[in-house]
Amino acid sequence: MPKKLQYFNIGGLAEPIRYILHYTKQDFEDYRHDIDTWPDLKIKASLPYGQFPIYEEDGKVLTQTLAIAKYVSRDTELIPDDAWQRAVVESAVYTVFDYWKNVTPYFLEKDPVKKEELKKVLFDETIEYYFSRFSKHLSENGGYFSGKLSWGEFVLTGVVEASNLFLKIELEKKYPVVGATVEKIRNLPGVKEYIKARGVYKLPAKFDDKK
Ligand SMILES: N[C@@H](CCC(=O)N[C@@H](CS)C(=O)NCC(=O)O)C(=O)O
Repeated sequence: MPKKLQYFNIGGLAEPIRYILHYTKQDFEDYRHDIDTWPDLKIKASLPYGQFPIYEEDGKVLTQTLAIAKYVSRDTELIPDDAWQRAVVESAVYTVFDYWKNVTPYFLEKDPVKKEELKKVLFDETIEYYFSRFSKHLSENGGYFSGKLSWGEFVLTGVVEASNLFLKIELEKKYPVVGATVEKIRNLPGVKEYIKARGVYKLPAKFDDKK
């Protein structure tokens, strides 16, 4: 049975998984639900935890971005051989997600006053806190979390791209070390061709408070 990844018609949390699948040359169905018409309550109720991404293989379903990204990286060089380095990569991706958990409450907030409060903390403190540390970690390890290419840099790249889209910023400009890693991932064989074919993502109208 073919592999299938289900998410929305944006990059978001699915993009690092898509990048890994393309880089490692795995065939999969890239099924995209329309984010503008979400939630489809029937589909939502059918999902194990009501959210995407989900990954299906041989009639089994896996949830959680990090579990899926690690699973699809198995048996490739994207998982370090050394147990300590494997743990370092996992520590890094959990930290990238700690950062991301500060971003979603901001772009999901509807109340303009609360949104402004969240924005201030996010833009004035949280981004600098995490990205100065990601920059240090990467620059001390040759632009990677564990000294060589791993699934961790794919996760970072997806979260940087999602941040840029949803926050209307360019993290790479302020954090060039992170930017260099992101560029490396975006230019990997398989990833580069996929990005060219899929084009540029637009911020979904429902998340654009200027509209
Ligand atoms: N911890 C989960 C979070 C999943 C998540 O937040 N999914 C969002 C999209 S990024 C979603 O499905 N939102 C639609 C909904 O909750 O109805 C993961 O990493 O996969």
